[in-house]
Formats: sequence, C-alpha cells, structure tokens
Amino acid sequence: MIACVWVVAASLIGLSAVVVGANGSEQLMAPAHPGMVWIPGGEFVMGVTAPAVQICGPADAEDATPLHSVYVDGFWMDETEVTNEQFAEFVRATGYRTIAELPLSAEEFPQLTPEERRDGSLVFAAPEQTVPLVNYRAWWQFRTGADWKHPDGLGSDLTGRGRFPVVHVAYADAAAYARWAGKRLPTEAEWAFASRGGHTTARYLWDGDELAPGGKWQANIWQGHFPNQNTGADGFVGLATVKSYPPNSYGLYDMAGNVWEGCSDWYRRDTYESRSTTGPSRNPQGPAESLDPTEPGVLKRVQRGGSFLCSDQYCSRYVAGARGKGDVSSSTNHLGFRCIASIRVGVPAADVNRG
Ligand SMILES: [Ca+2]
Repeated sequence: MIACVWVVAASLIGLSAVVVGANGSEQLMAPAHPGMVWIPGGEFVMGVTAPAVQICGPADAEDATPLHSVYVDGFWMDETEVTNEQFAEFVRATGYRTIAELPLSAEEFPQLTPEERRDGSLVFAAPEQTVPLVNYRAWWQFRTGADWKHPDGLGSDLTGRGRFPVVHVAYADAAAYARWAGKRLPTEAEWAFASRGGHTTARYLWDGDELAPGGKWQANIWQGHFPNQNTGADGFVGLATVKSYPPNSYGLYDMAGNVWEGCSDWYRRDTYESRSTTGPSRNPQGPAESLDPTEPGVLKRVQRGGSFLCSDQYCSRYVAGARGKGDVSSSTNHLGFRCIASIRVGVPAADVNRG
C-alpha cells in the first residue's frame, strides 16, 4: 500500500501550485519562478570539514573555522547562476545600469584623474610568464568599458555568451536584480546548506573527496600553472555555460567554480568563531557590520563557491565550507550570483501569499 499519494490541488497562484498529501497533512508550494529547486532546510555543520585543507595559505582558512551547527528553513533556489540572458531581461524591463557602467563622480573622488574615474571593471589577464603569487595586480586589470555587456572590456560583447553567468555585477546590482525577480540573495548559511546537497562531510561540493573522480572534472576551475597557463583540461579556459557539469544532490549546478556567488551577509573573519560559542543558530543573517582585518576600511560581503580562476597553487576556495569575500562596490569577470525565494512549507496557499 502506498502510504502517501501526492495530488495537485485545484488552486493555482500565478505560476505556483499547491501540492497536498493524500492524508491532507502536508502541503508544498511548487516554485513561484521557473528554474528553481526546493532546498529542504535543516541543521548542518558550517565550515571547512576537510582535514588540513590548504585554501589560500593557512591564515586564510581561519575564517572558515571552527565548525559549528546552524539551522536554516527550507527555500527555493535558482538551479543555475543568473545568466546574461536573464540579466538582459531585467535591464530591458527596468533600464537598470550597473555600477561598472557608471563613472565615478568628481565630487566623491576628487583625488582621481578623469581617466581614473571612467566606467569599467576588473578583468583577469593572464601574464605571459610566471609571476610571484604575492601581488594580484599581476593578473587583474581595471579595464575601461568592461561591464556585463562587455565582459572583456571595450570591443567585446555577449555573442555566444547568453547562457554564461552574468559577471561584472557588484552587490547592489545583484540585489536589484533579485528584487525585480521577486527573489532575494541567499544568506551565507542558506547558500552553504544548499551547496552541500545534503552531504555534510565530503571535501568537495560534488559529494566526494576526489578532485576529478574517474578523470572527470566536476566543476569549472583552473588546471595548469597559475596564473600564466590554463590548460582548460576541464573543458573551459574561461567561463562555462551554466549546466556544463553535473548538478549536486539538490539539482543545483555550478555551486563550485565558474563564478563566485554573492551572499547577503556582511563579511567578518571572526563570524564563525563568535557563532560557535552561542549554540546552534537559526537562520543566521550574518554580523551587523563588515570587518576584514586585512582591509578594515573596506565594506565586504560574503562570497561563496570559488570561480574558474581557482587553482590549488593559489587559492582553492571551491572546497566545501570555504568562504570568500568582496568589496561591495567592486565587480570582476569572475563574480556572479544566484537567487533564492522563501516559501513556507505546510502553510495554506492563501497564507503563503499574505506572508
Ligand atoms: Ca576551467
């Protein structure tokens, strides 16, 4: 005998449907937006679980320790990073201009020359030779005219890149898109829960301890000598079309690699340390303010997942539990985002609509 038969109730709310168990005791909203998957929520362990993992040098791993328990409610999450096609739809509808498209004001930045105040963004540029890994300026360039529509700078465009993740979006740009879409950016805890796919101890987000099981790469990262030689052994030297690699157990693609994904939490190096002393947190929203001891005057939000530039020779923050951070006003060609939507489970449809 089948204990519980699922039926779709007659009531529809926009694109949502109410699914009700045969015993009437459970209800679940279908996604209000296409392309989202349900993340069930629950208690899990946040932080780097892999032993002695080398992330970006020993000191940089400290922000992802100690391990501590966190609970998050269930939510819907975009199955992919937001793509250029999706972002273009937002811009067509709203006329929105991203931070990278706007020149800095002379009033706010009088110390800069007109040339230095021009619009643009940071683009990775592989040096021709080996360089010391102590100065990221050896491989990052500020390019005038670089923005989401011109990802490599002036003269580049989105031809053939519609299904690439959108890049050169600063925090406010991602948040604006999310509001327009009727969604929001995930908290770090929500992102971390979803990234684990229900598995809490594996070294990598593809639920395994092998980098390329069976010789098959599971994420778009860097192979070769960083930063001057990328072999593209995983199929991509630059960004990858979303869904180029297998999804995790929740059906989420590219949680590791491809582009960093912005979260709503302010970044503090000591967040986990503070939280570990207070018992399991429920739906933590992050600290009240940002503080990165290495750049105390710069406001930073958490970023997660790593990018196509992640190399074990320099920075392997695509490993499960690792954290990233970024200046809220900056954008680059390896930073993107995905959105989530909160809908409560077991709540009558009318109440969900009001809630
Ligand atoms: Ca790659």
